[in-house]
Amino acid sequence: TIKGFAFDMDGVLADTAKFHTIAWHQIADEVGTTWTPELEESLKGIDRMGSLALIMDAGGVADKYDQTARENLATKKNTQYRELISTLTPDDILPGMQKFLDELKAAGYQMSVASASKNAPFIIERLGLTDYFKSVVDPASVTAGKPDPAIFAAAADVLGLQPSEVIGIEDSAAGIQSINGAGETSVGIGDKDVLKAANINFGSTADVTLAAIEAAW
Ligand code: B16
Ligand code: MG
Repeated sequence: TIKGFAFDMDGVLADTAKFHTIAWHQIADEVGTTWTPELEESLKGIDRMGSLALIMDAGGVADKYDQTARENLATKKNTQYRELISTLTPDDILPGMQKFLDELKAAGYQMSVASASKNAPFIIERLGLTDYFKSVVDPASVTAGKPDPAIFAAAADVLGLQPSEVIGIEDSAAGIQSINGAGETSVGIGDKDVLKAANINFGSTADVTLAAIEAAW
């Protein structure tokens, strides 16, 4: 039996993917990497330094930047990203998700957040969603980021649940891999071709309801 839900944040709860894109696109321009839709998709769910490494690899410029230079670029990206997200309000909750959270809360499910973002607690607060979640997993506390199962395993753990009792919800291929690896049921939101490893697929957050998930599992 399912007793809890573990939520990804960027692209599932919060409409923040567009802000990550703005900030990373500028860094890509700076290091000389051509921005493509494929590169943009591949950064979803990948932590900050990992995303920067993917951008450098795509442009074949990895050997030009040492650790200090990388940290400077990552800080620059995050400074711009923080500026963009400082304006977030509950209006930036993705369509249907507030209603879905209310539905889950009323039905007695436990909820946690499994986001790769170090900015997650700030964003959840800005969206006014803090009280729905028993815990927001600190991505710095897990040994490896998505696609490793560690973060979704931790998201079940903080709820005191077995992985088999948890449904994980994600918009990234790396995140679906993490959920599946942790032994949870995976729900993918977005392009079905990108998220083909998910147990259940939805095209958009607006389609996600408890009834639709129950019908599929
Ligand atoms: P930060 P999620 C991920 O969040 C984003 O999808 C990814 O694009 C971003 O690089 C990562 O968080 C780290 O974010 O720089 O704020 O620590 O989708 O796992 O909620
Ligand atoms: Mg995401």
